[in-house]
Amino acid sequence: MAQDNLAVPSGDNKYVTVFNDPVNFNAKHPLHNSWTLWFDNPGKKSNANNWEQSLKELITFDTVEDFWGVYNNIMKTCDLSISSNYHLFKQGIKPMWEDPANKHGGKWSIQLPRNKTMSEIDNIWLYTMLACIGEAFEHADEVCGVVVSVRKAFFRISLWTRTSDNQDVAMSIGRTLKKSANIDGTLEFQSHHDSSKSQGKAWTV
Ligand code: MGP
Repeated sequence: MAQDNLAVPSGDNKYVTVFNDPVNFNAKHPLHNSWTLWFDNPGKKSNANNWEQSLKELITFDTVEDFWGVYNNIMKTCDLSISSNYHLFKQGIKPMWEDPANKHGGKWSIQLPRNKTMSEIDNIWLYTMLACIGEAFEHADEVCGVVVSVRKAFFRISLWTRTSDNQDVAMSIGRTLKKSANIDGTLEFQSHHDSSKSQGKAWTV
């Protein structure tokens, strides 16, 4: 039923909030960026040439409420099968080294042993995602996305950056991630160029 006092947002403002309709509002809080959730479980036959085929784009959201709608309706990390990965990346960036936004970048990562309680792992992943969508980083434009990987002996959390040559910027991101996600342990930074060749670590935090 049409209501005369129902506020319709105009122009660029596509969100009805309590500020323009205190009675009938259906508040949605826009995020600074749109984010896309991807899933993959490449299996044993995967290699760098066919790996992309197993990537599945699940959903894109751009509000706080839609983030929770997604989070509350997908499997928790702990319940995923071995070899699975969730990737949460800014819309338009594919979660692979070859994407133009990633190809000069790197990643902060930590392997969390399976002896941590499952809810601890789920919380670290949740707070890692919240730090990203909430733009908690001083150099937020440097952040491309985050990944959680389920492996036989551990879970790995990674944050992918756009560049990998500025130590101050990378360290700032690493420190913020560690604090925001309450990570107890050492995060290691490696450029994607080095990871694809299984070479050494650059920085730790
Ligand atoms: P991984 O899952 O990032 O490493 O990459 P992990 O967990 O150490 O390895 P796993 O064997 O325990 O799963 C595993 C493999 O996937 C890599 O060696 C590549 O063959 C392929 N791969 C992973 N990523 C992120 C990419 C990518 O961005 N591009 C391409 N081409 N291949 C990738």
